[in-house]
Amino acid sequence: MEKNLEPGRHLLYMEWYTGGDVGLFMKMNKILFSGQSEYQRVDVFENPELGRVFSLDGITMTTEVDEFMYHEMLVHVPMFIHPNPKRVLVIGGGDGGSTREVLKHPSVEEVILCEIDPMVIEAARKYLPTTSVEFDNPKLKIVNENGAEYIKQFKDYFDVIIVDSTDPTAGEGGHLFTEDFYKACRDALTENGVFSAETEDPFYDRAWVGIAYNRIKNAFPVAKVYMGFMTTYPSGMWSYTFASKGLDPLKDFNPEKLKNFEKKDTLKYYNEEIHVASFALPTFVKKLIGVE
Ligand code: AAT
Repeated sequence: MEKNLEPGRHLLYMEWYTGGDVGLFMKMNKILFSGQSEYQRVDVFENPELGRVFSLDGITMTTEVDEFMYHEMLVHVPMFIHPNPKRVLVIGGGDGGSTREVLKHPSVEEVILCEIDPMVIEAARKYLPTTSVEFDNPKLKIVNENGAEYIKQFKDYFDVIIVDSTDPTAGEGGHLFTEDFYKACRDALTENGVFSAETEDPFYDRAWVGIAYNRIKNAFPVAKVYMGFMTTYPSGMWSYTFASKGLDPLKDFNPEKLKNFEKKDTLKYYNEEIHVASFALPTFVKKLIGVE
């Protein structure tokens, strides 16, 4: 790929952050896919620094180079809290990055990926091979349904539910930020069940972090916000919310399990120290979500 295109010799991608006063731009050296689905505009292009970039309605979902930060934090924090995760549901996440991380856990027997938009699955299969790498794994079933409806048929079934959703203000993501949806997730979990959801950035999307956390807290006995860096998401700092019917993300964390994790050398962000440290929140974030 040509690295230094001269001005005027490339196309420009611009993402406006919530509020519309600040944003992100990237050179588009090559457009690999552009399509309009029933739900959203789907694009995949190449950038010399970030590799393949996947965007929906002009909002960055993943880049090849930094997606590990987001997917590892969203997935391994809950997966390492459950003592023996066998059945896992990922809602959203049609690029496949979250299911790739889930399938690194040897106890997992069944994973359902519930992505609303078949065009995302097809684009990922063709143009995002590093995230969609497990799409043909026999343990994985892909369904194209609205996660907020699909979840309702399950009771006491999943060990882990991971919500890898688009922003609440974009596309169909809003369904995955309601209290009814979080309660349906709770009911679909087993007694030891654990949950994680992406809950936006505490800077440009500051209202949403508190809204999502408080709705999750109303649905689950245990709910805690944790954070990580995510370089191409707005503000670069990203929040996630862990929830469960009883297990605690710090007291029930066993670092030995992670030390002995067979796929440990594939992890580039998540480690024993990060698991613990990610629950330490900056003061302005504590204020935002209303905890001491
Ligand atoms: N894996 C990181 C990228 C994403 S993609 C989120 C996916 O959720 C999208 O492919 C979208 O089609 C899907 N989705 C949105 N709403 C629903 C729904 N109601 N049911 C099922 N799938 C849905 C996340 C990016 C994080 C935010 C970046 N700012």
